[in-house]
Amino acid sequence: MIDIKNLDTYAKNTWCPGCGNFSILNSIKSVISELSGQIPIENFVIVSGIGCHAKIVDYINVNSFYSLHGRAVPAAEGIKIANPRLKVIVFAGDGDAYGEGLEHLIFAAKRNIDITVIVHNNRVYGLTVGQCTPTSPLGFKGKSTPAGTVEIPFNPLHLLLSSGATFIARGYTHGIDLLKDIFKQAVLHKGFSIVDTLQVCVSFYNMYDYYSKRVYTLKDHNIYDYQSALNKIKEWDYNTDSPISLGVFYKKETATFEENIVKNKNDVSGQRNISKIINERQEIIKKILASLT
Ligand SMILES: Cc1ncc(C[n+]2csc(CCOP(=O)(O)OP(=O)(O)O)c2C)c(N)n1
Ligand code: SF4
Ligand SMILES: [Mg+2]
Repeated sequence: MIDIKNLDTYAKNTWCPGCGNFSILNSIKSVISELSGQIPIENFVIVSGIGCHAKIVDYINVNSFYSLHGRAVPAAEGIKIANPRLKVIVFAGDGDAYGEGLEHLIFAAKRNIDITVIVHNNRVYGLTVGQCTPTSPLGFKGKSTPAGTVEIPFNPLHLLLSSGATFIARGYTHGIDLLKDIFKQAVLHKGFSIVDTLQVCVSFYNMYDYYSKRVYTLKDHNIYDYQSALNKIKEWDYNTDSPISLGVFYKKETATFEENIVKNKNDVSGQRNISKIINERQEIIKKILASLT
């Protein structure tokens, strides 16, 4: 098992003091350290998009790939398909994953590729200093919407449940034990896992008081029941006031994209064998017919 201290890097951390990204960093380092007892450390690959969240790849001493804004998911999918033994974890921003990269996220969920996506959902473009994102609430005042946005946010977890994601959870950057537990379950899940992490951006959208009054941990919830998951996911719409549940909403065990590719390949080679047999038989029939004339 790798000591968590060995996951530190020499890179200077440039996040604002008090940023929720620190909790995500510490939680995932702790999970990687713990899991390195069963998964070789060289098999972990972390991938990020572009944004404040993305700097996380500079702060963890494992294999990493810093991709483009909105393109962390397809980069991760390529890595996973090239070597399915790798444990691929994506760190994406809400602008990154739910805005410019949304179609990639939906298709990764649809095909159930075995990667984990951790969304640092601060509900703002942090790095570019405060514009609205797909999960900013109606009326959000930012650099691009000084009079307040007139758009209603979407609920990313509702969208991902409909898209076929087989592990769906929500975390919060205040409450590190729960966050660690959720990350660990997500990383160990076989298939596409997503953790929408409510991450406080102290500089451009400090929701600490708002969240802290409303969050609660899911209890007595059947994660294998689609309808219960849907009901819980819809409880808070990322816009209006209601309790905000944290924890795992949904889990389904089914074949992954990589497994289906291998199965399909075998089936195709099986079909080739059948074609060979058919050809051989046709040759025999031709010979018999020729001998009769
Ligand atoms: C293809 C592309 N489009 C847009 C940008 C500009 N850009 C860089 S970071 C960013 C917003 C990041 O917001 P988010 O993904 O929410 O991450 P955060 O900074 O909040 O962690 C944008 C629009 C870019 N670098 N590349
Ligand atoms: S701008 Fe916000 S998200 Fe970015 S480092 Fe600062 S507090 Fe964190
Ligand atoms: Mg953001």
